[in-house]
Parts: sequence; structure tokens; C-alpha cells
Amino acid sequence: MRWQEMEYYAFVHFSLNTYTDQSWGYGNEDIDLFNPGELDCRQWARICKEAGMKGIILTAKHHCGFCLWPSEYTEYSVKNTSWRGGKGDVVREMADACREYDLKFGIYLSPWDRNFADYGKPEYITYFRNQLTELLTNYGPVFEIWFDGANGGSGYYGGANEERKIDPSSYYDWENTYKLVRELQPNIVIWNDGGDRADLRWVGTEAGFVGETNWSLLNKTGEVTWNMLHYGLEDGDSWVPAEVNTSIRPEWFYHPGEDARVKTKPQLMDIYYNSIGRNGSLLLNFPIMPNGLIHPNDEHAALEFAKAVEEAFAVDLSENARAEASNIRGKEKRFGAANAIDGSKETYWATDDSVINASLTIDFGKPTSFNRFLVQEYIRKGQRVKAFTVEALVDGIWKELAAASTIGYKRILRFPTVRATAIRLKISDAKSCPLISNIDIYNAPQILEPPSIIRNQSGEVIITPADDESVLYYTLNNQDPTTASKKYSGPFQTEGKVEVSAIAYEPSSGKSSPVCREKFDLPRKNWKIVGAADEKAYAVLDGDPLTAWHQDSDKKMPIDLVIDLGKEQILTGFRYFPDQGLWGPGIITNYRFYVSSDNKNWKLADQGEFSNIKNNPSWQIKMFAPEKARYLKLQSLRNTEGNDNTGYAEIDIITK
Ligand code: FUL
Repeated sequence: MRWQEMEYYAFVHFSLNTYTDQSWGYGNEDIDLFNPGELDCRQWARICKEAGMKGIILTAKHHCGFCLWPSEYTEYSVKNTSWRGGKGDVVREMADACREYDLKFGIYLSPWDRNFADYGKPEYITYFRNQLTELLTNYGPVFEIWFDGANGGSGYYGGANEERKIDPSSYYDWENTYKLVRELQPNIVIWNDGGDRADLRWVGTEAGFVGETNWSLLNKTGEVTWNMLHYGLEDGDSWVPAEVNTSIRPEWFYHPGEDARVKTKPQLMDIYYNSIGRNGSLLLNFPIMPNGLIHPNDEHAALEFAKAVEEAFAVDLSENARAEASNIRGKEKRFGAANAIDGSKETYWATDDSVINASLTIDFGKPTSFNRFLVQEYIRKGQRVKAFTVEALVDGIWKELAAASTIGYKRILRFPTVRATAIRLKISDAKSCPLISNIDIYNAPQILEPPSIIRNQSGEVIITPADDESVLYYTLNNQDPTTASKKYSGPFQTEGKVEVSAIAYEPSSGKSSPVCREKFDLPRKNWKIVGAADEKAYAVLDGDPLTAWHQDSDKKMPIDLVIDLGKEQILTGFRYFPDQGLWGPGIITNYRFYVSSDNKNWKLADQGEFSNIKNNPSWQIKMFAPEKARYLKLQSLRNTEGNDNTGYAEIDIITK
């Protein structure tokens, strides 16, 4: 309950990756790169506090193995850097800052360690537990520990530079590690991404949403599928609620190229409704910059988001209303309908044991406008409701506003604004008699979504609004558009490199959306996909992130995609956007990138991995030393599924 009621807290990602523009360090990076000259964990804490968050979880050690605290058990830590003469300790500073700002303090400790020579052997487990002991003993109370399950295999491993496979279900001996954790921190909650049942579960995606149906249950033993992570398990035997983790930017670590990609207010509000509004908690990440601070764009976005949440839930319209229920347990006042709107989570409306089908009506006494319905179950006695609807009494007629499945600790439903004299919660199915501890009704201000911008293969820019009522304005000169900018009236042709910025504007309210900005390199008009008989292959060049193409299923890795650019260009990098479909993927994890002037003699321009692409399938940007080329070849060496499926939503180049 203590954890559940926190609802919203922060992640901070900070490590050597911050200095190498990587998502996953290999484990061989020079520790002297770590030099946060202006480190100020109080800035992080202040922002989190002002943003309404209740705690912060720090990446004390990410996959690269570098320790942000002076661990006694490795040389790969802050103690051997020249930063603060080796006397620095980020974990200590963050723990202190959290205490000062009355925030709870949490720790991320990566089980996968790409630096440690003994990773894969039993000795590493001792090392891992020693580190855990340091972290859970020396820094005061820890509310949550995060054991990331990611493991890409390859690493530096003390100079071995090899692939190391472990069996995650047996190697870490979680049972005994959990015992140690609970001994050291009896009030902690343990996060583990599924296979090894801890206290909290991952929701199967890092995009910021859990299933609409969301049971806080799983089975203690047996296989955990993606569906179980995403929707929970109705008849599970263990309480394992969902935590929705996502980053305020596309990636977890700081990448200067993402400064203009910070999530917008509408995106963050969607995430709020799709996490906290769906019986989950929200763990929102801030990447820390090399100087040791949170970027002003991220701060601005988090504070704007907090303001929007405050505005949405400012006035609870149920406060002065009257509640009546179709059935009340034993007709007793302590189970009465009024308990659902008395502002206390400790009291609840309950029905008789035999009554599942029941309704609760909230009468405003006068026509009232609203568009949000918030409902909570008294989860100390379990999660029960399986199906319910919400109806409004409009001009004397009951009208259905929304239908949903589970409630849990908190469920928030959105629907278009309605003006009604009463609202009714109708429960049609539950595992046992429903217990409703709270209902709030709100009239949230509308928030305009930014439009989307794409450029198709022929060089046409297409701007699409998120709704049918707004008008679009855009600029091509890197300036923020206003209603004085060019009005969008349909696709337009562009040549060369362009940066398009667009807003949606709603004439009736005079409101504008946040700016959407897209940078396009050279047009792909004369590009050809070499050897692809299949016209569908051109989905990779059509600019549309939602269309994808997959190589023939009989091809075996390595699988090449060769593109003829039509004429010679100077390339300095490329971009790959994987298939966004839930079931299509074929997401490349390891690649080689070749260039050629004649489609015969190839030169290797770059090779490596797309780190964390499975959990976070966003744009992958790879830069290399300038190369003249007319042909490019993206060679896929491995995918996330361990088979030969190879797909692409988009491929693009970066030129000088
Ligand atoms: C993932 C990791 O691989 C990412 O780098 C990040 O730490 C995220 C929170 O979890 O699995």
C-alpha cells in the first residue's frame, strides 16, 4: 500500500553512457570520461518534488558495470576517476538530496555486468551480493530496488571481449538474493522484469502504458508471458502490481540529439492515463547530462505535465453530490454509498456477498459538465471488479459514456465532455462483491495534440493533425510556428535538407498544441532498393513509420539490404527505425554497415549493436567518419528473436 500510494516517481539514468552517447556501455569505457563538473543531485530532487513525484531511483550501476559509488569490490567505479579526486559518491549525494526534499530513495543495480571478469561464473553472484549489501546498508532507507533483466550477451568482461550466455532463471539464484535484500531493507519493494517473481512487475513495454485490463496478480511459479506482464493474471496467486516505466525522452540515457525530442504535454498526459489511470504506478525517467544536471527542456516538460495533472484533477464534482446504491451490504451505514464520495480511501461502499450486479448513482442536483471518471477499489481486500460501465443522466435519459474491465487501486476513464444531472457506475461482473472506496468526477481542460510530420519518398511533406477540428501552421526555418506562419493546406514538395516545425491550432478555444519538429536529410526520390522484386520493399523509404517491410522468410542471416542512392553522396551516418508492430518485428540488434561506389567493392563503414532496441524500438542513429558512396548495405547479423526474421520500418542516411 505504501508503494501503491506513491503513484508517481522518477528514474534517473546516469553512467559512462552519458559521456559516450550510448544506450548500453560495453564495459571497457575509460572511467575518466565520467566528469560531471556541475553535479547537483539537489537539482534533480527539486525538479522531482516540484513535478509531484514521490521518490527517485538512480542507476547506481548500469550494464557497463561502472559504479556511481566507491564500491570496495571493483576498481571500475567513481573512486578511481579524477572526478573530485576520486572522493565523489553520486549515490550518497542523491540519498542526501532525497532526504532533504522528502523524497523516497531507490536503487537500480544491473545484474548484467559487461565489465566484470567473472560475469557468468558463480563468483559474480558473490560480487553482486556484496555490492547490494553496500548499497542497502550505507545509504539509509531504500524504497525500491530495480533488477533489470536485460542481457545482450557480449561484453568486455575484464578483457575477454566475448559472448557470455547465462540462464537467468537459475544463474542469479534470486531466492537467496531477495532474502538478503529483505533482511537489509525490510520495507523495500523488489522489481524484476517478470521471470523471477518479485513484488512489482514490468508491463512488457517501455513506451508508457499498461493493458486496459490490468490485474495486480501473477502466479508465483511457472512461465510468465508478455500478456501476463501487460494485463496481469485474473486468477494469479500472488500480488504483483504493475509499474509503468518510460523515459521523458526516446532513450534512457542523455543524447544531445534528443534535446528536441522531449515528450510533450499531451504525450505525458496520455502516459498518465495509461499508467496511473490503469491501476499502475508511473516511473518516469530523466536522463542526466554530462555536466550532472537535468536538461532545462526536460524540467520544463515535467513541470508542464504536473500543471496539466493539477488542472485536470482540480475540482472533484462528486464532493457536493449525493450518492445512492442499488444494494448495500447488510443495509449498514458503514458500507453505504456515501463512503465512495467522502474523500477517504479508508471507507468503502460494499454490496451483499451474493450481489455482484450493482450500481451506484451520484446525483449533482443540477446539470453539470464533466469528462473524467476516477474510481478506486478497496484493494486491501483484493482486486475484484471485472466489468463495469459509466452512464450519465442527460435530459432524463441514461446514456452510456464508457465501458471498461478492471479497476484496481485506481482507474480513470476519459470521454468527451457531457452535461448531465447524474452519473452512474454500473458493475456487471466481479470476482466477489465489489468494494468501492472512492469515486471522483472531473471536467478536465482539453489538451491539443501536436500534428505528425512525414516526408514521403518523392520529397512531399505531409502534416497530419491528431483530430479533425484543428488548423495546422508550419515553418521551414527552424522557428516555432504561430498563427502568423504558413497555413498547411496539403502535401507540399521539398528539396534538399529541411526542418519542418508544425502546430495544431483550435480556432474555437484559441489554443495551440506543442510544436512537432522533424528534420529530414536528403530526399530519397531516386533511391532504389537493389534486388527487391517486391514493391512493398519501398515501405522502408516511404517516410511512414507505421509501414514496414520484411525480407523473404527463406533468407538466412547475415541478411543484406542494398540501396542505390542514385548518385554519390558523402555519408556520415545512417538511421534505422524498426517495425513498430506488436507481432511483426524482426528487429535487428547487430549490424554491419557497408558503402560502395559500384555495388561490387564494399567498404565497412560501421558495425555494432542497437542496444536496448527490443524494449525501446525507437530511431537508431549511428554516426561514422565521412564516406563517399552511391550504394549502402545494411547487413543484419542478429535479431531480437534469435531467428532470421529481418524487418525495417524506415532507413535513412545522414549526410555532411
Ligand atoms: C532496460 C535497459 O536495458 C535500459 O538501458 C534501461 O535501463 C531500462 C530502464 O531498462 O531494460
